[in-house]
Amino acid sequence: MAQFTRGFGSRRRDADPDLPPGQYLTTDFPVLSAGPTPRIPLTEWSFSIRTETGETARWSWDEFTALPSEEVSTDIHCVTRWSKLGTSWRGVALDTLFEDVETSFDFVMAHSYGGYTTNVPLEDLLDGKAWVAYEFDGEPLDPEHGGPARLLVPHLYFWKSAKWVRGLVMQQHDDPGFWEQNGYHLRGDPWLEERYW
Ligand SMILES: Nc1nc2c(c(=O)[nH]1)N[C@H]1C(S)=C(S)[C@@H](COP(=O)(O)O)O[C@H]1N2
Ligand SMILES: [Mo]
Repeated sequence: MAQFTRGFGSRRRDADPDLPPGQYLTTDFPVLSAGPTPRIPLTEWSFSIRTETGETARWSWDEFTALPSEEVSTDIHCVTRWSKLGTSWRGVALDTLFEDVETSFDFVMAHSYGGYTTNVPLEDLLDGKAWVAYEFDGEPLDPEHGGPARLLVPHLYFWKSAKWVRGLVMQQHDDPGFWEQNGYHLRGDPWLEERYW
């Protein structure tokens, strides 16, 4: 197995109980994007949830940021093995967004501006486990990190936290998204090291 390199601001603390297996700690915030950073003017931005009936709930930026939001302090874990502990976000809980959504489907495909997709079971998004986040460290979310808004599903590997998210589509089956089609695990629990399949 490869040795880890100590980068600037990085250190290993194997004994840290907050560090999932095979991960190292970093204090900086790496940017990982499969393509260029899309720029979405807030006047054109929207977030939607579409169900199996075709019914679509949609929020403009003003409507979205008027929803009750939560401060979230959480650890994040990238499948490329960096973890960052105690990150600070503000976002709208998926529980809030799903309040008036009726669906019998159990799976979600998240779609991003720019074309990225990732699949997540609905139960991994509800009960206080996921947000659509639009602030980081008290500032508007940096475009490189997914601004105006990104999915935040911190209990799964960070590739599930779709940057520039524009909507969720309910799915009957857990069809693979972008990285999942390329060999990443369908679910991606860092504590179970569900990296690839
Ligand atoms: N739209 C989009 N979302 C994405 C990605 C991407 O390439 N495009 N990369 C994923 C991966 S692999 C990781 S590790 C995190 C990186 O988020 P960061 O750049 O804010 O660190 O975003 C995830 N969300
Ligand atoms: Mo990643």
